[in-house]
Amino acid sequence: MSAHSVEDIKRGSHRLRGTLVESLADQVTGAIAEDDQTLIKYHGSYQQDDRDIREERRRQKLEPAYSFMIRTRTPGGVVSPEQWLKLDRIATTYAERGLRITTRQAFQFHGVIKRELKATMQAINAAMIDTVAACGDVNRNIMAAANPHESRAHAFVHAQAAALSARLRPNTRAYYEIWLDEERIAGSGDEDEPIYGDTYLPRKFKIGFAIPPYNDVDVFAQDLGFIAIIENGDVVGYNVTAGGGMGATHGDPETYPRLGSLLGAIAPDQVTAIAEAVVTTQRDWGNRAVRKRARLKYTIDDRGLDVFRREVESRSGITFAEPRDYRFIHNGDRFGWVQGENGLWHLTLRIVAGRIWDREQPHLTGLREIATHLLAVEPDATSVPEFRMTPNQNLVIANIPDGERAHVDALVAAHGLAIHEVASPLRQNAIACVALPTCGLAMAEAERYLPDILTHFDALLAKHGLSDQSIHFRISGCPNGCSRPYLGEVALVGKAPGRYNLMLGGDHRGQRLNVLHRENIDEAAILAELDQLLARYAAERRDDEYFGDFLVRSGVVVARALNLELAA
Ligand code: SRM
Ligand code: SF4
Repeated sequence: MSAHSVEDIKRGSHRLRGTLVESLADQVTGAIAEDDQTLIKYHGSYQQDDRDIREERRRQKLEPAYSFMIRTRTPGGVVSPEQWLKLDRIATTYAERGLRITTRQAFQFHGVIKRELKATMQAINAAMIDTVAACGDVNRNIMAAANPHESRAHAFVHAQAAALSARLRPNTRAYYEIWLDEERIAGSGDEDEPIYGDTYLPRKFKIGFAIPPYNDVDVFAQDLGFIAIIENGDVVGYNVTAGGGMGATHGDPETYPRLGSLLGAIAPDQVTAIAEAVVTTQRDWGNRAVRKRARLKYTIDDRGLDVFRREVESRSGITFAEPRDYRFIHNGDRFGWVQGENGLWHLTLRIVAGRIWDREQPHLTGLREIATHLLAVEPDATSVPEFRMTPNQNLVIANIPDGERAHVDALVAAHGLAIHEVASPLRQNAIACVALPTCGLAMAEAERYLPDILTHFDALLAKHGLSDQSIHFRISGCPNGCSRPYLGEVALVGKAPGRYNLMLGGDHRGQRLNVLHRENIDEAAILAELDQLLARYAAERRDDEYFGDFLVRSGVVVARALNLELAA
């Protein structure tokens, strides 16, 4: 670990440049200098090593098998067919594990070696996509409701998300100089960062836009959330939430997941001012001494919600209006075709744990063929075909004219992409974080274990006659919560290899946190516990009662103190 604190590294980095150029040129190692490992995150990349062979390489006295993960900044998760083809080419040329859709509607590439990092970044840029601020103590990829069914509202919300993403992007030219060979000019390393200042934010910062009744973006898990208020198909304002977050540390009560709190309502043209006020308040008030307590959720709990709200009002010059009523019905995706208000069609495909590669089935090839076909589709007057990643790691093929549906369906079927037609509701909704072998923080498997644990879980559901129940299941390899596990009706949070904390009692709408039910248990114990609970659920549930709601009503778990503003 670096001898320097993250705050020192940021301050001394000449606006995120550090010694990245020198690190990339050093051919002796596949790694980069320690402080640069912090800085490269702000450029959208992480140094990792293959944990499957870490021990073996240590025994052989070799350095770990270093490689880099790269994450895109794709607000609302939208890319064109042309961009898809370029990203596909990058995945097959430079990366090892295909294209990975993240829980924040971005792409990740894994396994890019240092020698090819710059070429990969350039190729991403050539697809008109960048990776600036995809990681690091800055505003991250902004999420927006994925399924463009209510076409007008979606287009509007997506445009706001994209504009805000551009507004909150750091000003530094470091990315262009390091990766794209832009010439250094006077002032390089000293760019004005009016929003971030010299040390950027105390910690990562996340924003999401939801369109009720769907909460696919899990708006209450965001540092800052915008819940669209829609009248006659138009967005007339937003309810604003602040202070959501998932990350926690095992055994440390000072850290915890938290649902965002409602601040009040605003008009659509007040989004930027409110976001800037929230971000700069967190910049100035966030805890820079203790990184584990540096997220906005702790700032709000430490200072008090009313004090925080007043500060945001004073910085923005906007007084929040009374929150408006809203209702979410669920936080998953709607699979298959839906027709938008604009008459075009949208197909949501299930992508297991967001990983698209040609393994059991030729999924990467299939989507390449679909993208190639869509390039040739005559554009509609209102919208062109596009790919939209969902916050649940799935994929929407959007804006398809009626006459093209059959062809898309044929390509979907030919490449085994119609998982949503055969998978159980449990499988369709499950989310897994990446975890092993790439994530340096993983304590247990998640993505790789998902298919197996779901097979066991499905068998239990069948045993109790519950196969058609849609239970929201999420698994994370550690308590950082990248799959937003604390919102699952059933969730596993990794503790050690093969051992998990079993969390129970979230709802279907992303409005209730689950609770720790059993700590540090193995697969046999997890399944025994679920078997017993599902037996009770089958016997005692009320009509249409979701599993998470049943667990709370029947007292199996005591719901965490609900944020009362949200409970209504
Ligand atoms: Fe995450 C760190 C993967 C969404 C909370 N996350 C990491 C790292 C970079 C590990 C690391 O720091 O070394 C993981 C890289 C794994 C790999 O090999 O690819 C990682 N996080 C992911 C992704 C790819 C999970 C996925 O399976 O899709 C998601 C990428 C999102 C994106 O496109 O930007 C991802 N991470 C999340 C979410 C969900 C969300 O944002 O809606 C959370 C919980 C929400 C939150 O932030 O509170 C999340 N990730 C964390 C944390 C805990 C933060 C905290 O407050 O304590 C860490 C660890 C950290 O920051 O120190 C972390
Ligand atoms: Fe890694 Fe933990 Fe995030 Fe999973 S939850 S990707 S194990 S940091």
